[in-house]
Parts: sequence; C-alpha cells; structure tokens
Amino acid sequence: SSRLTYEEKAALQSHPAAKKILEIAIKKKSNLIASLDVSTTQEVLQLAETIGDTIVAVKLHTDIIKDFSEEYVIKLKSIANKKNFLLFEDRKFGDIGNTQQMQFEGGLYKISDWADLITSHVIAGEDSLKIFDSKVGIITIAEMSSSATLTDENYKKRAIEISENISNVIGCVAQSKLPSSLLLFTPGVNLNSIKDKKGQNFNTPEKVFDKNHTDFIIVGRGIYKSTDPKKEALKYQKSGWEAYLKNISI
Ligand code: UP6
Repeated sequence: SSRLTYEEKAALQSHPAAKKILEIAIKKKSNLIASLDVSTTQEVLQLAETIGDTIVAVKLHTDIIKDFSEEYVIKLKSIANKKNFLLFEDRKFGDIGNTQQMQFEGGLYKISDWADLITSHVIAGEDSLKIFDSKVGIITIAEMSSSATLTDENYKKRAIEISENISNVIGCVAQSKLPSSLLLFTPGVNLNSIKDKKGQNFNTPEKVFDKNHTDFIIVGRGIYKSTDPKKEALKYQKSGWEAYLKNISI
C-alpha cells in the first residue's frame, strides 16, 4: 500500500496529541473532525453531545461565539472527556511570536488552558511558532481550500520544512499529499456541494483519501447546518472510514 495505516502513523509520532488523535481514530473507527462554526455556546455543547461518539475532535472558532464563558469551557471539556474527542481551536495564528503568545495565552479565551490542538499560519517564519506551549499540538496551514489561495507549491514546500523543524507541529492543513511524518488534515469536505459562493471548494471524503491520502477530514456546514446532525455525522464517519480502508488496501 502507498499509504501508512493509523497504527503505523502512531508509531512515527512522538507528540502526545498526535498519538491521542490516532488512538481515538482507531478506537472509534473515525477520521472525522466536526467544525462547529455556530455562534452560541448552547449550540456548540448540544452538537458536541449529539455527535460526540462519531468524531475524533471538535474544531472551533471560539471568536465566533457570542456568549463565551469559563463555565462553557468546563462543560465542553467534560463532554470531550466523556465522549473521548479532542478540542481543536482553529485560531489560524498569523503574527509575530510575541503577539501570538499573548493571543494564545491571554485575552478572553485563554486558548492555552483548554485546547489540545491549534492551527497556525507559518507566514511569520519559524521562530513565530516556537512560542506555543510544548503540550499543544500545532497544525500548520500549508495549503488552503479556497479558490485562488496564495498557498502555491513553493509556499507549501516551505511550510512543510518549517513544520518538520518544530517538535510540537503534528501535521498540516492541506489539500494535497504530505510527507508521512506529518498528519494531513483536510477541510473543504462535503457530500452534497462542490463549492459555496464565498470561495470555498469542497471534495468528497472518498476523493481526499484517494487523491491525497488524507488522515482526517474536517466537515463544517455538511454537519452543523443539516436538519439531522447526528445522522449526517454518522454518514461522514462511515464514508471517511470506508475511504480510509479502501486506501490502505490498495
Ligand atoms: N478551513 C477551510 N479551509 C482551509 C482552512 N480552514 O475551510 O483551508 C476551515 C474553515 C471552516 C471549516 O474556517 O471552519 O474549515 C470548513 O467549513 P465548511 O465545511 O462549512 O466549509
């Protein structure tokens, strides 16, 4: 087979967050990350409870939430513990190290207190990534899903080089293959549309496994906008897992 299994990938990873997400994937037979891009804590908590069994992580944009509180974080953490998934803050840091450190540790959200995984751009260069606590798993943005993105081949290559040099970078967000030492997280996954009207491009789970050998699919509107999020999450879990099994058997 031209791709590694989750067990093989886990053996290559040294960071606890990488080992943990792969362990959850194997245990739940799921490579699904749900992006809960909703605007109230109640919606996040309700969705997390409803679909928690089907996912490996909840991806959040905490700055979308209208009523963020410490109590919300406690509740979300408790659901994550109970249902066994990670908390992934898609902050997409993109500044100098000193500023990123304040954004990561401070402000209203205190991301460093609760996030297992975060995203960061690499636009400010390698040193800007060294400020994140060694316990958090960093996922760098190597390539974006949107039309006419500036993340061309050269950018992606440089982003991968930086990612390989930072010990708590566990993988990248990208739309094409990565070296097997980095986990591949693919957003822009939807079974019912090929794009939105704001530049997003979608692929099916099958396509991102076949073409890119992805490790994790990230689904937003496909799940949280549906009338039956539980049923849809199960559908994505199943199609993602089947695509993975097919991928490792070739
Ligand atoms: N995301 C992308 N593309 C990227 C990086 N991140 O779509 O290249 C994020 C978005 C959103 C989610 O910020 O939270 O993944 C995709 O949601 P959707 O399925 O509703 O398009």
